[in-house]
Amino acid sequence: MTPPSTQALPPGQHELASFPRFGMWMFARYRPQQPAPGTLHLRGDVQRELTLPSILDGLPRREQISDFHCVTTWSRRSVHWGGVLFADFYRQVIQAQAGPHPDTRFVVMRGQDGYRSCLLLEDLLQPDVLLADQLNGQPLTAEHGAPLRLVAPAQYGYKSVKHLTRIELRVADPGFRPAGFAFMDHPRARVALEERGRWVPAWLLRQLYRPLVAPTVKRFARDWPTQPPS
Ligand SMILES: Nc1nc2c(c(=O)[nH]1)N[C@H]1C(S)=C(S)[C@@H](COP(=O)(O)O)O[C@H]1N2
Ligand SMILES: [Mo]
Repeated sequence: MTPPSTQALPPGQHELASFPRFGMWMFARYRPQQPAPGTLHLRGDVQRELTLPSILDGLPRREQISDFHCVTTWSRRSVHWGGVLFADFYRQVIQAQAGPHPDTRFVVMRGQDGYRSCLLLEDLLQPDVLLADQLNGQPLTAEHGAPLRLVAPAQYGYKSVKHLTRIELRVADPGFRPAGFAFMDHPRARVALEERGRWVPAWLLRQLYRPLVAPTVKRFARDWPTQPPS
């Protein structure tokens, strides 16, 4: 397992003392319907589309401690995840069973709540990108993305889709439309390069987003139903 981070935070980030439930406001009230392990649908430029009932079975398990950086400027250090490497899933399941196009470059991921993000396959194949079903040694809670979520620590948190249910592989740019405004979505969203969004400079996005952190944390805590909807 990788040791806890002792590095300085990336530019424009500040540390939070807890790991809040967070996201886009329109998804605040959502609670996942699918129990673990969840069904994953693989679609797009593949020879065979797949519907996978429990995708982590048979893959080598990984534990990882990594920092989590939200684009709105908060960071949570040393988050302990468990799951499988996306790269292992890609090679041992997708390549073995689905026959992806060899020129695949883009991957669109969707959550059960309708949230979505688009990543470069190249970024997903890095050795710290997980499909996680555990947090702090326990099964992943609904709050943090059960039954399964992406964890891409080098990318801002908005790429790490919770309640993951669909993966779409694309050779050509899929013309991805994010759940929010287009300026909020950078194609790579690398934290180290402060790729917060596009067209709007990072320093301005910091200032736009910072005042939203506290109200969003509050809202995501308040709108979280204690009972699943009947
Ligand atoms: N399904 C889904 N995934 C999502 C979001 C969301 O609203 N819905 N929000 C994203 C954002 S902006 C962040 S910062 C992280 C927050 O993850 P957390 O709730 O575990 O802190 O989830 C990301 N993945
Ligand atoms: Mo975020």
